[in-house]
Amino acid sequence: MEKIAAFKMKLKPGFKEEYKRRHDLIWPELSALLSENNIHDYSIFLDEETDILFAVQKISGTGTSQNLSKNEIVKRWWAYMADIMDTNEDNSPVSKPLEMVFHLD
Ligand code: RM4
Repeated sequence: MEKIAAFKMKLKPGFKEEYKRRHDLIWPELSALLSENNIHDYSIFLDEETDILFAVQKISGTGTSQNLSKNEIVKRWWAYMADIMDTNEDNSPVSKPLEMVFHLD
C-alpha cells in the first residue's frame, strides 16, 4: 500500500547551490537503490530562512530513504554529503520524521 512520507533535514548555511549541484548529479546506483526499495516521487525543498530541508517521497515498501542506513551506497552518499549537512556520528543526516496533517488527492 503506497503512502507519502516526509521528513526534515538541515543544510549548513550557504550551501544551497552545492546541495542542488550534487543532487542534480545524483549517483545512478543511489537512484536505482531507492527505486528498488519502492521509494518514488522523491522531492526535497529548502526553506532558505532556516536552512531546513523538507523531503517528501512516496513509499510502498518497509521504510523511507532514511531507513537504508545499512546499505553501502547510502553510507558512501551520506559521507559525501556530510560536509554540507547537519549529521549524526555515523554521517547520516539528522532527520526528523514529519506527521501528515493534511492531504488532498
Ligand atoms: C539527501 C540525504 C538523503 C538522501 C537524498 C538522496 O541529501 O542524503 O538521505 O536520500 O539526499
